[in-house]
Amino acid sequence: MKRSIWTVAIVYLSALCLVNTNAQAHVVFGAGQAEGGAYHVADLRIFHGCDGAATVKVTVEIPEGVTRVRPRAISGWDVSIDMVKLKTPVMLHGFEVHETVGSITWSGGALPDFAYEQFDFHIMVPNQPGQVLSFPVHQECVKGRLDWDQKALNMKDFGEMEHPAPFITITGITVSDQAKP
Ligand SMILES: [Cu+2]
Repeated sequence: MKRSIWTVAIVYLSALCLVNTNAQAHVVFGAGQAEGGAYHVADLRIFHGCDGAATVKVTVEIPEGVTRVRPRAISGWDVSIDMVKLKTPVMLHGFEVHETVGSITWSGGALPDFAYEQFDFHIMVPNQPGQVLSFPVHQECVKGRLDWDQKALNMKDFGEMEHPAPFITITGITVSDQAKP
């Protein structure tokens, strides 16, 4: 029994090391799942710079169907949003809304290669359980840039791709929510 636990631990650690030495898959969401039709805080984490250089700008593309986007104002960084036209206008608080956030950009900061930062943004998740939301990320550094824009649909793809875009899998209503009175 004891031995099997160690085997699992060693396999797990080896997998982590493999990811580290490949210097890939290091732009990820802490929470890889979100409930459909509900608000969610997307916790995007940048774990390293560009080949040792500090990160100075981060742009996240918001996939179609994700609405009510509000980025967190992170201390030491400027934040801005770019709007895009909605294919189909939606009603919000009794008003017809024709555009939504297409991308978020944090700039003006300096994230050292050895440190990590969490670039949070608040979203409304579309009510499409089982669907995968892919968020391409463009990371600019003091020197160089990395474009995390390969669309992964599961962790296996994600681990095998060179520059996978971080993704969130939409779930149905959680058990705890169903249990609520
Ligand atoms: Cu990496």
